[in-house]
Amino acid sequence: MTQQASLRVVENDNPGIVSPDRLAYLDALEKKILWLSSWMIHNANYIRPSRDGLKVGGHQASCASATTILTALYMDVLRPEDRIAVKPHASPVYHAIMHMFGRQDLSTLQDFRKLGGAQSYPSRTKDGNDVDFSTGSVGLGVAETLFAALVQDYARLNGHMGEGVKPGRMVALMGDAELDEGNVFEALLEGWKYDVGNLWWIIDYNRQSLDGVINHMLFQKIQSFFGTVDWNVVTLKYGKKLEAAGHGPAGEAVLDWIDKCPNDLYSALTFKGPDSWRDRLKVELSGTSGLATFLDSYDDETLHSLMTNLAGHDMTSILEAFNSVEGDTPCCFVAYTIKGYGTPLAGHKDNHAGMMNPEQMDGFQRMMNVPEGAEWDRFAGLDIAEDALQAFLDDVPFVQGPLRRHSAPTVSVPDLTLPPAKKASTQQAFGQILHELGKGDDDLAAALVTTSPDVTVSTNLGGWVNQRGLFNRHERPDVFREENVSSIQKWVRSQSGQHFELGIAENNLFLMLGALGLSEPLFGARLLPVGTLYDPFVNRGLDALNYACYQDARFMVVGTPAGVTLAPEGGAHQSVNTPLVGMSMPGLAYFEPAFIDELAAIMGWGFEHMQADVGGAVYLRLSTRTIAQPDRSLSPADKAAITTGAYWLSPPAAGAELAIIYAGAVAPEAMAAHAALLDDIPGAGLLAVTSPDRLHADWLDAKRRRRAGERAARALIETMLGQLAPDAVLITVIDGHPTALSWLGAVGSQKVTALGVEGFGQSGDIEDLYRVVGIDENSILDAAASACLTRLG
Ligand SMILES: Cc1ncc(C[n+]2csc(CCOP(=O)(O)OP(=O)(O)O)c2C)c(N)n1
Ligand SMILES: [Mg+2]
Repeated sequence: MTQQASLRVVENDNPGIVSPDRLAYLDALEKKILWLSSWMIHNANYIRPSRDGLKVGGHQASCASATTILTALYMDVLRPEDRIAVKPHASPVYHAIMHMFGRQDLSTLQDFRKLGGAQSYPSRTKDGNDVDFSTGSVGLGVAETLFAALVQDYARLNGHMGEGVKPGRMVALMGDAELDEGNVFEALLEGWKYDVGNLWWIIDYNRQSLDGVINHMLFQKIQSFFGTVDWNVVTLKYGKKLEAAGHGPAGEAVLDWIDKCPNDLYSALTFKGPDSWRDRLKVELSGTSGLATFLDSYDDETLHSLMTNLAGHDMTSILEAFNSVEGDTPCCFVAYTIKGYGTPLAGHKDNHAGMMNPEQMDGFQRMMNVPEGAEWDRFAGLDIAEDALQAFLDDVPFVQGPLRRHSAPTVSVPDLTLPPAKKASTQQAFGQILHELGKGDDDLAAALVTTSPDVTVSTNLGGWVNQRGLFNRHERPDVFREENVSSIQKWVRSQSGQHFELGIAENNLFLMLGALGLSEPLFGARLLPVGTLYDPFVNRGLDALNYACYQDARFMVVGTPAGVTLAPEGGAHQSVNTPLVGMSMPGLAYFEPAFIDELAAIMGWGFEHMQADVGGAVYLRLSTRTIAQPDRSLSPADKAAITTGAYWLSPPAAGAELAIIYAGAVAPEAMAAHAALLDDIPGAGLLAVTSPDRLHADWLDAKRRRRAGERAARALIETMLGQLAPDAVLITVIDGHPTALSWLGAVGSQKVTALGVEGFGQSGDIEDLYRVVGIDENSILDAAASACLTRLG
């Protein structure tokens, strides 16, 4: 796959060797950052009073492992337009750096892991402007940078970048154990297909994870894997001192010994410290010419410092490597490091959550030359004068220029109502709405970008894609079309296409939606991403969906078809728990419409919600079931009720004794049961729930407002159920887990019988399956009859 030099956006104005002067500053700052990150954790655990006796935690060894690399990046290499995901456990290093820049108050460091303080893992939403990607669930932040690189290209090539926003490099500083997460490899393959560029992954190769020490040959696998997907791999192994020693007496043999030394032995010797190396080398390299000269030229301390002089802790080696990258080919740096480097924790296999005890901290403080009482001082104990250091910091490229979080103008959303139809499915209508938008040229259509993991056509995105084409960094013809093979799909790939076709990896879908959904703050680009997948596979990508929402990414995800309603496809394709995912996921508004006019109102609201300051992502749970459509036109008030979550399809008489409440594709069964009941219970109501999630949130909100003194606050559902008798029977029904609606029994004093799907499905037709799982008309009537009997006592 060819890499396009013309797409190179990296301006490397500081290539190669670093001046000794600059190095002295960087070394001093690195020292301070190591100190502050260690002290921040120590303060939180040993000094700050604890109210609940819980361990506060923090990862001094993980921080120490990454301090040189992060100092090099932030203090020298990164430009304001570059974006970085910092491995979760290096969060204190990040906070220390921001504090050194004057971008984060000291109080946040002092309150590390306390309410309102610096977060345990970097958080976009809680830690402020300079966290580009939240991290925490290992592997996800890494992969997110890859998708962000694709999104940046999309925004750039489609003319969406905010005014004056420059493209930059997407960088991940990752732990080596993050490579155990399969999602990283899924992303790498997708990146290869798109010929992703401007991407750096820097592996903090300390060969330790949480529980133990990694196989020392892992780097070979890493190298070959990254090579397979056409990345450049740069191994940063020996620091400058070791490199130089390699040219001296016995040098080659010593380097060779380090190379072959198993990780656990190297770590153990590192932990044991200065007196561990000499005897070991004497035995293991006995007979090597020049060994005595080599050993004689070092005392124990300097020998220790030489033997642990790995490139990931050598500022010069790191800067040389980073600053000499050319072109936009993705680059993986394998930076050899020592977990806990520079602290008494260095190399110990149990050091992941280990912490310096107060005694060790005292010694460390002396070693770091930090005067007592000046622990929080930004410059105390360094060899360079404060004003010189401050001047250096003011001059760092990363902090030049305006704030790094951008905004973009909103696009207005037209009425999306479709022409009336007698029968339709929500999935089909979803495709039609996008298709219609695709034919036009309004701002909304220009901002839309769609994506799907190999289910574009089967989720009805085909019409839209035919109009707008597939995105690719390189123009690719539609070969079938050129060869006159007839197909209704026009799959032209171009830089102006508006659909990302993904392979079948739902993690990638949600990471892509996450990255697209951050296009405004990251690139000043107003994109409105819409992704589709088969609803059950929401669970396959669930952590990445959670991650996207955690970062407050804005997107619309469409799970379709959902539930047992896609009957013959069988249990492996029938979702059961997804309504609960939709309800319980913060930052995600879940809807389950039955009719296509509801869907149009919801999508219109959704595109606005995705752009609102206090907005969020949207999840539509749709169906391929074709059902008869009501003949009506919705008023603004109807639409408002639909987007708040419910409306009376058939209003109850005042004080009615029963209501049937349904969501989604089971509408025909609910309507039939309701009609059948009207003879016996003439005033019975039929409530359409279009969003169990929004309705529930509205109810909780009203209760909160009342508690806060707003006595007149009423939730929509409270008003609606208030129209029924206080002891009315409520029968709820949904093609999903019944708890999605059973909470309605807590709203007023009425009791609920909740029908839904509790087991895994199987193949069948709708009639059989609804009967088997108990959501057909008869099940509703049976439930109503027995609830009414109970009510009468
Ligand atoms: C998805 C996920 N699973 C488990 C964890 C718990 N965990 C935190 S760190 C860690 C090991 C990290 O090792 P590595 O990535 O090598 O980091 P470092 O050695 O630099 O601390 C694990 C298993 C997590 N944060 N995320
Ligand atoms: Mg590690």
